[in-house]
Amino acid sequence: MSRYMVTSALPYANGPLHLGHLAGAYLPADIYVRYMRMCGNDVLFCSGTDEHGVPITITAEKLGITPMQAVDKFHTIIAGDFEKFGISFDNFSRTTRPEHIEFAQSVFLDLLGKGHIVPKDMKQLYCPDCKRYLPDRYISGTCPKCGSEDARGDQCESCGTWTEPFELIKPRCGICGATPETRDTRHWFLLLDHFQQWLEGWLGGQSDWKTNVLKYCYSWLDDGLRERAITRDLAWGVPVPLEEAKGKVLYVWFEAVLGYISSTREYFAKAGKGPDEWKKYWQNPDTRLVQFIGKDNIVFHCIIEPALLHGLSNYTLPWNVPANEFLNISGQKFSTSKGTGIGLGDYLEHFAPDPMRYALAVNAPESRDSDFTWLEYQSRNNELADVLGNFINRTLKFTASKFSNSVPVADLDMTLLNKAGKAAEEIAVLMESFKFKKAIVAAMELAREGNRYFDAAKPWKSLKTDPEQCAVTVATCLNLCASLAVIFEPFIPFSMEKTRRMLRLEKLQWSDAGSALLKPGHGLGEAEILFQKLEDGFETVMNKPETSIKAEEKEPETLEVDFEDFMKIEFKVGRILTVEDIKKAKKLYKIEVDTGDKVRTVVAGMKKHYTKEELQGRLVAVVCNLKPAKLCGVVSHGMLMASDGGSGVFLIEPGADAKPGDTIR
Ligand code: B3M
Ligand code: ZN
Repeated sequence: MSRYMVTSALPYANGPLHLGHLAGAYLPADIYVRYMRMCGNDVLFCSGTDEHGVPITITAEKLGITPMQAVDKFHTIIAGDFEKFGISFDNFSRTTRPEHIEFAQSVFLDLLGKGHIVPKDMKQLYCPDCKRYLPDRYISGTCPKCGSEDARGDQCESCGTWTEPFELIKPRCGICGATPETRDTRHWFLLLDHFQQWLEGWLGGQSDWKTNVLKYCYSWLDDGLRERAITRDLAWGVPVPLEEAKGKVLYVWFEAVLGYISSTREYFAKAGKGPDEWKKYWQNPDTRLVQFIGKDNIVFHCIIEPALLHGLSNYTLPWNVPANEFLNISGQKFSTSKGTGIGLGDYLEHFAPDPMRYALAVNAPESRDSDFTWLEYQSRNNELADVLGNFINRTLKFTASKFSNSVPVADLDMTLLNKAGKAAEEIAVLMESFKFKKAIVAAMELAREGNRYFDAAKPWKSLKTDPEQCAVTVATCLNLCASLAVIFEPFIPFSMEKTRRMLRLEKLQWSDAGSALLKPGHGLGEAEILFQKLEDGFETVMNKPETSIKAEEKEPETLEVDFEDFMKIEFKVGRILTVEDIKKAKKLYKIEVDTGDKVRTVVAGMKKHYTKEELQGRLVAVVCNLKPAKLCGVVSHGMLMASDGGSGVFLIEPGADAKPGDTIR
């Protein structure tokens, strides 16, 4: 048994997360953690939201709320989406917690005392128009390295260089475009060069890390590490704990990487364990610290964080940092700030978590960028249904109908179960070397093997010709189902929990795969369908405008409308002729309404409030001249008027003698 401390990058609480985040740092970590727990290791999985830094203030400004309101809002959304996707954190914290703030401040003071942090008087860019010091990200200019004119003061997105504001040629204020002026200020610097030699040696010993990660690190070391300012003139952040530094805060990256430790400390505090329990994970050379991140965070986890931890001395250093590349969507970048991509919450409104976990695991950006498409998702979903779901379902259905739903008394065909055991061993090696893509493909291969076995054995025939052989087949297939429930558990935990329920099995250990878990006579539960196949066009339910950050709803002002404007709206009496469901739309009906002049198609969100029969033939009030709009693939030419309040939703009903086409005034 080993002890593992596993972390996933702290997402900025500046917007809901999308599939790109999930595929990069959260799903792989969760797969790993679930596997490691099943192997009986001591595993702790901590993360939280990163709630400081300029990305937060930018979002809050956009939404017209305070930074604290913004992080409260997005922390809740992010934590909720993770939970629904089954990301099994032991603790998911927040960097605005006082305990984190105190811890970050104590680290700053510790490193200051050890001489790794020093103050320096420096010049900083100040925008005379905006009357503020400009954070690095708020400065634009020409990149000194590649010449791109859109480099920011912290990074050039064209060539990826970590820039410093003063290195930019022709700097501009990123907010108003004015030319900033230079002012004197004092900041504290982390002397990264103190750690160059140590880092070279330490990284030199990590030859089993991913090559893409090591390549990044070496390009940094080859450039030579330089001192970096770790304080900022900003109002939002962890205050620098020095009297002379009033109004200054710690640079977000300096404190965010400490968030893993403070999240662990919070976990033990909440559990009521001793105050030093967290040290078993963070101050212990035998603990394996595994940090899952996206490639854009490599420098912070492989250079800055180890430097801090080494500088503090006694801290556990990363054992591996299996950084992923990026997941794109149909060839484009996912981006919270640009509002592109598929939001986790939007997805979960329509679909179950497991098919996405499977699709993203098979298509993970492990060693190069990968691309998400709905077509690929559909084929992965259907693969789950056709291969794994089908094998489990046919086995259970057959057992229910022919063996009174209990495991037949028979010897097992160990050739098949040994294959399961061997697959579990091979998959274990892949899991432990962070090759989850290959691991899941091997797992699905075992399910395919099960189907081949079932097809070849033809139990529906042998039932009559050789009932003993039939019992062997069924008992063997049932035990393979149990092995599959072990092997697939880290990837699709919700469906495997369901499978265990159907098999009446408790939680399983990894080493259970390949063994005879189901004894003769063991009674089974009711078989349920695990996965629904998706037909073409299923994704149209998602085709509403992408979730972008919308301004928080303001108190409604009473808006007065001119009489002429009101009269432009064409209200008419209509009679509902037909009502149909719309494929994959949970709330909508497609309704044909006779409005006197013609029969129009209206898409209305009435499914939750009225049955089709209740609507058929009903007189309704219709807005006829609303601009046509496409909803779930159907064009709507009008709207049905209804009241909507705490009491429910009720259609407005014209008097019984009114006729279709009558004007409503
Ligand atoms: N919040 C950046 C990001 O979301 C940052 C990660 C912090 S990990 C300590 O990519
Ligand atoms: Zn400005």
